[in-house]
Amino acid sequence: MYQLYFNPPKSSWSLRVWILLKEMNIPFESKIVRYLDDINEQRQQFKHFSPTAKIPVLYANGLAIWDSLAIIEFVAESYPQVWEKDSIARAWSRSACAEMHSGFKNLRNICDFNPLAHTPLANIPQALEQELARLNELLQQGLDQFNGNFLAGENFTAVDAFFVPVMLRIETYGLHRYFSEKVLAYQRRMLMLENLKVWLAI
Ligand SMILES: N[C@@H](CCC(=O)N[C@@H](CS)C(=O)NCC(=O)O)C(=O)O
Repeated sequence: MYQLYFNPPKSSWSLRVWILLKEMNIPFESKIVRYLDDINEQRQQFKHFSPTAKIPVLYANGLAIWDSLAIIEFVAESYPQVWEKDSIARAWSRSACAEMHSGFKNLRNICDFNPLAHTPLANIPQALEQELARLNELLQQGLDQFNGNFLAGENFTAVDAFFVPVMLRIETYGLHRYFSEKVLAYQRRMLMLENLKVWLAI
């Protein structure tokens, strides 16, 4: 069975992998690890199970797989339902995940992931505004093009998992005005996921 190292509810990268495994009913053993005030001490401890001293890390047959995107691709080899079946939807999903993985830096830096806090932003810098506009465009495109309740169609897949932390940020930082009605309806559906409620309560 897989083993997943993660830190709920604080670690947004862990949340992506965790919620995907949960929504797909893929069995795994939970290895909860906690951040320490002393980052050097934390990195020393995390280094025992993570090559980068970061989380998430998935173990399969004693082998560490690190980085959320690599973990998801590895799991997809055994559970193809991780990605949508249609090849265009799959390619779109991979592009969207890659964009999230390497982009939206202002959103990540300015809106630190703190899913239990409610701290609406008074000032939104232009660089963040531009990212929010792009995010709305991306989410709207998935919902329009694949015409389902989820980003790539009728099923929850990896691309939804990748954007769950952003759905929480919209809520906690009060960013609703940057998104269309359709995207906000999707955001509400994601926030209603039972597994997300579990994550917030671990
Ligand atoms: N690109 C990595 C990012 C992993 C990452 O930055 N994880 C954060 C937690 S959300 C972490 O472990 N930070 C600890 C550190 O920077 O030492 C991924 O996708 O998994």
